[in-house]
Amino acid sequence: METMDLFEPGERQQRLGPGAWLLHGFALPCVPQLLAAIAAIEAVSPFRHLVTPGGFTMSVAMTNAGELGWTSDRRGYRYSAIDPERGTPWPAMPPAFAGLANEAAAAVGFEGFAPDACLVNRYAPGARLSLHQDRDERDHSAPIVSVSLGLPATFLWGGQARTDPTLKLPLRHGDVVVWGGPDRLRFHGVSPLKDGAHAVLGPQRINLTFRRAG
Ligand code: MD3
Ligand code: FE
Repeated sequence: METMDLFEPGERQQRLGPGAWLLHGFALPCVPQLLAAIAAIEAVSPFRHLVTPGGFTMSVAMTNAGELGWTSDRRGYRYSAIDPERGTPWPAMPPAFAGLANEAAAAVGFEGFAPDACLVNRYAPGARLSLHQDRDERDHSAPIVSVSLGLPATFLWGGQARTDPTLKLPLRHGDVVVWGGPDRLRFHGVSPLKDGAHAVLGPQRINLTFRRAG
């Protein structure tokens, strides 16, 4: 079966590289469940602005769900089983999160993706994520799945070196991207979020990033 056959009319998948696929609108059918799950997560582990080892406060607000959560402070970046703000485990991975990530990965050939970490990023207008690699995970053979909700963003897709040229890619409400194989360690970032108000989420963008971290 052709992979395109897996998509409803109006959905499209776009190959961005040897291991990277953009699944337009793949998350749209489960947006209500995702938003309910995000509300439950932030009621337990609220969004917070982390400080980088260099002492900068990040403009993106973050929280986590799952066995492990990504966090940062003056001592470094790390995955932790404990929310350092609360001293207790992160909220469990919601079934709607794990199911969506697993289905998106399988749709492009990564069968059996079982994320143990979901980083939840919240962007207000002006918030940005500077160019970086995701390399704090133990096993780089598992893909990363990202889900975009709310205001559109310009994603910056670089190469294997920080100085490689970047491609600008719009990511919209409901888009899912799967990054694996040779594209897993590419540099990437997000341009400052433009002002606006999304019909469902209001003046913000939320991005879910699913990883196999431990
Ligand atoms: C490409 N988040 O949390 S998601 C991050 O929109 C992060 O919040 C961005 O980068 C956001 O680390 C981008 C898309 C993404 C995530 C991981 C990747 C793209 C990636 C890892 C390798 C290559
Ligand atoms: Fe990243």
